[in-house]
Amino acid sequence: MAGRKAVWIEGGTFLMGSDEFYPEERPAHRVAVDGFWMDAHPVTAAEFRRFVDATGWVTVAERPPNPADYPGVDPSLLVPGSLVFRCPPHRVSLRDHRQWWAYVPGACWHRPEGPGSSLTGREDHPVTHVAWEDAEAFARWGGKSLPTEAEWEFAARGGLEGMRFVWGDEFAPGGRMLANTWQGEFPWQNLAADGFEGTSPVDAFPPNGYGLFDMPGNVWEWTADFFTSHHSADPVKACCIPKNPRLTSAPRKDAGGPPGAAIPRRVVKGGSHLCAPNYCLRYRPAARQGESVDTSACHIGFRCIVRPDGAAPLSRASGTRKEHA
Ligand SMILES: [Ca+2]
Ligand SMILES: [Ca+2]
Ligand SMILES: [Cu+2]
Repeated sequence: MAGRKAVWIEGGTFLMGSDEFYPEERPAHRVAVDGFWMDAHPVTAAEFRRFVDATGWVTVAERPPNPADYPGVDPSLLVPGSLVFRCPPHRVSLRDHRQWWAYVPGACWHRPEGPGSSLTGREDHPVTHVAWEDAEAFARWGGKSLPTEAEWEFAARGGLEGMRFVWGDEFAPGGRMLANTWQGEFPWQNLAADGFEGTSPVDAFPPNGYGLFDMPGNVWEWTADFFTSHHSADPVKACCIPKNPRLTSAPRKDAGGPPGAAIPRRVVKGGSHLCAPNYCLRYRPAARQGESVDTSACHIGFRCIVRPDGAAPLSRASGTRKEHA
């Protein structure tokens, strides 16, 4: 991993979002971003270890949840842990994610499958089991920031305009897999035609047009923005294209509703090794999901950026921890 730190991303105006896939990506619209430096790959487990060694940071997944934050939840269930994917032995209903997600006590960034597991052989894989707060703390420690969604998507597109994937419109040109995704029928049949059942080394696949590795697939990546259920349409006048848009407070209409809905959600980008066409075709630059800020899981990581002088750091949000069903 030596010698590949950050890549200068010259800003520009681009077509953000897509009208082709899921509703939250619509509508495709024009956005402008200024230039910034971006980590060439997601933060690795080894890099995160250096941060923890230097700062003593305890990640959200390692902290006991405060019962006051989880009214109605049996306190005996409020133990430190994280979400681990477990491949069911047979076809299951795609409506019930408990068939493949397990809240595993003791699972965390250095014990990715829980007690007894370790990072051995995976130091150069992306760190996982990090909540938004952990990613933000790592970024600050290094004098960096988390990218906005617009910055992330502009960089992911690598100079290609309006393409489905970061390398073009075809998923596997010439039969070659260009990202770590899921082949086979999710969640029970992991064919691993791309060579990896779980996460992969951050340089296992070719970089995009800007020299950025692993933007699509491998792990979802936290961004600074709060989640909205769709994009805003283009302004009527070309003069008014949004520049460096960022959403720094949680939209009201996303609050309320089922358990966990009151916890703010931030945008994650790029899809993961668990994304499959039959369930979640999200290893694309336009793809986005809202993730509760207290969530950590085996398929979510992050990377950092550095804006040139004068760019204000993004605001901090306080989140509480939710119950993982
Ligand atoms: Ca794979
Ligand atoms: Ca990624
Ligand atoms: Cu997915």
